[in-house]
Amino acid sequence: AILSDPTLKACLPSSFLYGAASASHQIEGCIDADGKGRNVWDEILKDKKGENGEDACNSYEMWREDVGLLKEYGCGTYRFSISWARIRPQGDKTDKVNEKGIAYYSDLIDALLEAGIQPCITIFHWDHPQALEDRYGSFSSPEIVDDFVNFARVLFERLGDRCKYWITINEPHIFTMLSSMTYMKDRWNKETDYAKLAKTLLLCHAKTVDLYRREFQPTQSGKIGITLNCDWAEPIDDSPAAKEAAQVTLDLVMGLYADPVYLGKFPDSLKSEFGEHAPSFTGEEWALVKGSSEFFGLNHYGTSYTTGERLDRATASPVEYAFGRTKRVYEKDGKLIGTKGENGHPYDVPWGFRKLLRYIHARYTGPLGLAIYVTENGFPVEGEGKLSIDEAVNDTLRQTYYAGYVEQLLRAVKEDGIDMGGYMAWSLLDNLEWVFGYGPRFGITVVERDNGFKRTPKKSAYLLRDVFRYALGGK
Ligand code: GBH
Repeated sequence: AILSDPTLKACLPSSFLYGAASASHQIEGCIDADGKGRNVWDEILKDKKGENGEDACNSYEMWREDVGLLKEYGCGTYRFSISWARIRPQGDKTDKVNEKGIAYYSDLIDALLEAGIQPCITIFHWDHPQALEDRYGSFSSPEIVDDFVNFARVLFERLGDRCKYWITINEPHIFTMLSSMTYMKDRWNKETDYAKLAKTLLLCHAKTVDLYRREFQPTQSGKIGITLNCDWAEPIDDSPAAKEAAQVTLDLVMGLYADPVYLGKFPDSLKSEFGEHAPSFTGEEWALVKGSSEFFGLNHYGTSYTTGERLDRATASPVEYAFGRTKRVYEKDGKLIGTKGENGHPYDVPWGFRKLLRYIHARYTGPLGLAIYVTENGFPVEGEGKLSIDEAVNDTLRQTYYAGYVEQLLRAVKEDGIDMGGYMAWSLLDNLEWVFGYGPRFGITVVERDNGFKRTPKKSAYLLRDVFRYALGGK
């Protein structure tokens, strides 16, 4: 539908960045190599042999092959993250910089630039040093802000001359949710901790941006911002309750972070959701938080319906709390909302993506004149891990997913006039899906972990290459 539509040919500006994304702990392996400290995920998954980050995709050793794949796929950018514990093994600002950790990322950046690929660095994609957890409870304490900003400083100093796209934090919402399920489980207070951690994470983000703007941007002239996750929430019917629940879901997942960063306020619904525990900032903090993102980084996967039913405070789980205790379903009039992914959730819903882009454009980026960068989008084909390599390569459901979502992105540009700055597929490689191990496969490349981590491109990788080449007007 894209390649046969002449109106979509060359519809993207040449500055548009097409690429793929990954994250350090999900791909690197070699968790004790070259002076790396332990991170919280080394600890969380330590007893899950074969389903943890010990070897992952071995990208710490095989990164040159990853660069080769990106080149093969026609990528103009590669979004990757930095392992904090490789750079500062103990995490804190007085800890010595581990030169071997710096060298790993520095070499990767040089190879990317050599291949004509722009690095896009995520400063924090969830793998902070265990030492900070042991010392003061990591993100439970405001003490982490200083250590976070100082970690970022090292990256700007050492890598900033060559990196023009910085993302401070990946998905604070999912990060707090995972924290509540893992290393913070025993001390998690579902009534107070979402707001408390949101505040700390926003300050880590805003103070990092402030540092970059004051000391590095004038000479390095990169862009810096945050990446938020949001799946679309569609009211199942016209009832006021279903509509309100959809809004509360968007507010709790995205607005909790996006409203402060882009609008300089918290969403109205937070008062009723959090009551006396609603987050607040001082005037000085607001001055740092408001306007602290130069683009809208969006990770998007799927869509659910909200019924309007609210789950009880007492019985709602921490995860349900994270979505405003709204009940979400995937079926309407006996019909599934979209094709099922690995964990049984149906979510291939291109129209939901389009509605979300319009919502973000209307509420945040349009009025501010900013661009949306899709920094993750992808689909875990159900049961793909049990297929032969040939079968996994022939990933028709993922190809359908990408074709549908990319078409909506192009139409959002062409028909809705939405400023889109880039699109990065999740993920370059089949990798470690956190607490879910290696079951879910999000990659556009197969990785045979039992066969020397051999990489084999899936067909979706070439579909993406071809549609973006067409939309960028190339041959
Ligand atoms: C992102 O999390 C993370 O940034 C990334 O590290 C992670 O690997 C990626 O997404 C994939 O999950 O078929 O119903 O299971 C976002 C949270 C939760 C979004 C699982 C995708 C899969 C839909 N992700 N969800 S389903």
